[in-house]
Amino acid sequence: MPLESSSRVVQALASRGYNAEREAVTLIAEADAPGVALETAVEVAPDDALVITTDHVREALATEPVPDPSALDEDATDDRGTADGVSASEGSAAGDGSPVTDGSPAPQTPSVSSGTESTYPTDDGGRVPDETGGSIDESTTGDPSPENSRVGDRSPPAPVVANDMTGESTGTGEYDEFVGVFRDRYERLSGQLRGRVNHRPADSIEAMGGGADVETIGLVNDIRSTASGHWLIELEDTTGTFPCLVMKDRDIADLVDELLLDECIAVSGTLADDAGIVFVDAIHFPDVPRTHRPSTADRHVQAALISDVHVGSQEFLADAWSRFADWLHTEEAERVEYLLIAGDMVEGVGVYPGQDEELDIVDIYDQYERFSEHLKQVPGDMEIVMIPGNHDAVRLAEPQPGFDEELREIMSAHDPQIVSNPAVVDVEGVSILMYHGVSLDEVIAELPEEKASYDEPHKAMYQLLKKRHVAPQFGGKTRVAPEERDYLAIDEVPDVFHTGHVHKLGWGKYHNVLAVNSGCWQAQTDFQKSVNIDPDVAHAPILDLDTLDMTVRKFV
Ligand code: D5M
Ligand code: FE
Ligand code: ZN
Repeated sequence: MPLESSSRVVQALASRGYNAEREAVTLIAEADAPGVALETAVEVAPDDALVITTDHVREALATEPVPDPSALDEDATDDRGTADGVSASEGSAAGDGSPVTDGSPAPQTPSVSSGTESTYPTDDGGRVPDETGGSIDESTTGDPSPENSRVGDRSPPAPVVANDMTGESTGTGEYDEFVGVFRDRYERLSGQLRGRVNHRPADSIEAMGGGADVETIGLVNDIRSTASGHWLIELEDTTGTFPCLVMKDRDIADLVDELLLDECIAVSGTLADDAGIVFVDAIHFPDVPRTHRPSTADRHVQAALISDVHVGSQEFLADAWSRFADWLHTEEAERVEYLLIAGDMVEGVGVYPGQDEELDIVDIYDQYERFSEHLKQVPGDMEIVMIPGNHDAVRLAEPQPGFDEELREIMSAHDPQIVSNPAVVDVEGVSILMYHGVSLDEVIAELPEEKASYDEPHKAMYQLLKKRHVAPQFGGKTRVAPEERDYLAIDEVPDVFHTGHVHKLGWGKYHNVLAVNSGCWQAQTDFQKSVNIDPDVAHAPILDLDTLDMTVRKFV
């Protein structure tokens, strides 16, 4: 059987361990004898080549064919069934953001379509036209105009990563180091509040005398309700602690619901007559200024933002992944030059009780080998950035360094940038904060439903932006490793905040920062069923870097 489509070429090359540039794939697929062209391209590529390039194929096409390519053609159809079609097809933009069915190839299950959903929910959950002025018209990404028909010479500049602590870890877990990292957190987050309040150190407040106006900045050390239902918040700075009282009938009492232990806030209020407590009039968060104006790319280029691939799990959706990878090879996706993966590449081992029974691959290194095979299906000329998650083979405590040499070697074919969790990635001028998202569980557990929920994970992300810290609460589910500095503080306001972990899709804008939680590529596990997690699977949020418009592609 001839190799008749790009997806089969990709599959055939991946099964031989090669990644391929997109134009190389197109040239092979369009050759008179694709099987021969493929085999010859593999022959002409140097022994140590990881990627089949356009040059290899051109050379192959100019060369006499090698004999008998039939075996490879057989391989190429292995496991793929009807995979020569790309199932994710173009859909029109749906103004209400709902999934679109558009006459594309029949979906595999009745409940899903291969269309798209698009547009932003705003802060209040409504749907509005994009604030940055770019239109959200899915059809533009499929425009087959001559200018757009350029296929395969993606050579995007590598993203520049800031805040990567891989190889920089100094912590040994000593008590002093925890003191140090909290001091750093306080210095940096209080710095963001100092312009707005006139900070009085905790140890000097009492001396101000009863009735004085006071403003102070501290980490939340304790939150208690009093016998009469008011809130007592203890704030701590580098000099000591001071109690602050929020009366239950004040508007600001609602804000107490949003507080997490160890986050940095400021309060303004009045000192009680005995100067022993502050009656709070206002609570201030470090927050993102409403005036924040995001930067954008100066050309039309896109990034796919995904996470939680979970290769090695029986529920990993290999077919959906292949449809996604195949789509990336199509002309419609030619502007998608970046792939950002926000953690949980593999399922890992020993992550939750009973996980063994749901593993498809029991050895974690074998899981990465398989993950690497799936990554090879992605066009070789895309830039990939990945951070670890809690299922990956690095320490659990955050910040998590990027993968070690052994894992990098396994994943080297695509030469991904492997950085720490969290990391700040500059993609063509757009600053993207990537964080796996373990603290989202905590934010969702602690805050009222309307402020953070699994159904609207982006709202939990807004809270992290407001607190300017990706994992404010210490000592809960999110484990924090002490380092010389608090890598988890959000120093610079990002343009885009990308997380995963909760396996739910959600996106929206908070003070002009686009928050995206990217769903997963793993169907519901028995464990997730037992804890009532209903995942959003096989979605790929596609971000226009020049407008910060977003479209979600489904590959279910
Ligand atoms: O996380 C996927 C989702 O499952 C995320 O929201 C956390 C949730 N999860 C994971 N472990 C537990 C436990 N033990 N109890 C409750 N919920 C949990 P992932 O990182 O992919 O496992
Ligand atoms: Fe996950
Ligand atoms: Zn996770």
